Amino acid sequence: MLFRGAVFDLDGVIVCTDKYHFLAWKELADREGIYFDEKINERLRGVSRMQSLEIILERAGRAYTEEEKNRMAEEKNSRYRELIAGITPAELLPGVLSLFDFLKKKGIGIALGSSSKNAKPILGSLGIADRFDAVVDGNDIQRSKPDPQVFSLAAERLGLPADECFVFEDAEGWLLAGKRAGMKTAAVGAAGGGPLADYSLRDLADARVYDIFA
Ligand code: B16
Ligand code: MG
Repeated sequence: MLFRGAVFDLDGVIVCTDKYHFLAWKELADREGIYFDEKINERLRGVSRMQSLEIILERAGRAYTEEEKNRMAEEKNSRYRELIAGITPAELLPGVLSLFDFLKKKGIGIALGSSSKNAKPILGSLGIADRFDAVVDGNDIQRSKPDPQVFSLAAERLGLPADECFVFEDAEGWLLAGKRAGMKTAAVGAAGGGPLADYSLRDLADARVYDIFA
C-alpha cells in the first residue's frame, strides 16, 4: 500500500507539551485543594481541555458550577499560554525534521491532527508551521478523540482518501480515532504497541518509520 498522507498528533509526537499542561493544571488543583499527580495527568493525554478538567474534578470535594468550570479552564489556559510562550525549536522531539524532509521529498502530504486549541502558536514557536499542508486542531472539531473527526478532517484537507493516510499518535486509546477514520496507525512513544497499532515506534527517529513510506 502506498500512503500519500501522514497525519501527526502534536503533544507526545512532535513536542512534549504534557509537562506544561501538568504544571498549569497542578497550580489550579493545588489552589482548589484537589489531589492531582502525574499519574492522573497521564489520563489527560489527547483529552480536550474541558474533559481534562472533568477528570481532575473527579477528586474534588464538592460540585462545581458550569460557570466555575469555565473560569477554571480559562485560568488554566492563560497559565498554559504563559508556559508555552517559551517553547523553542530545541523542544522538537527526535526525528521530526528529518522525517518531514523525507516526506516532502516523496510528495507525501503532512497534516496535523491535534485536540489542542493552542496548536498553531506551538507550531509557530517550534518553527515548523510552514511544514504542514493541512492543520486540524481543537478549534476545528466538535467531537473529541476517539471520534475520528480530527483525523478525517485532516485527510479531507489533504485532499486524500482516509485509507491513503497514516496516523501518528501517542495516546494508545486515541489510535482508535485513527482506526475509526479508516487509517493505518503508528503508536509513538508512550502509546506502546497495543492491538490498535499497525506500527509501534519509539519516536519519529525510529528507523522503522521509513518502512511505512518505502
Ligand atoms: P488545549 P494533542 C492535547 O494535545 C493534550 O495532549 C491534552 O493534554 C490537552 O488537554 C489537549 O491537547 C487540549 O489542549 O487546552 O491546548 O486546547 O495530543 O491532541 O496534540
Ligand atoms: Mg498526543
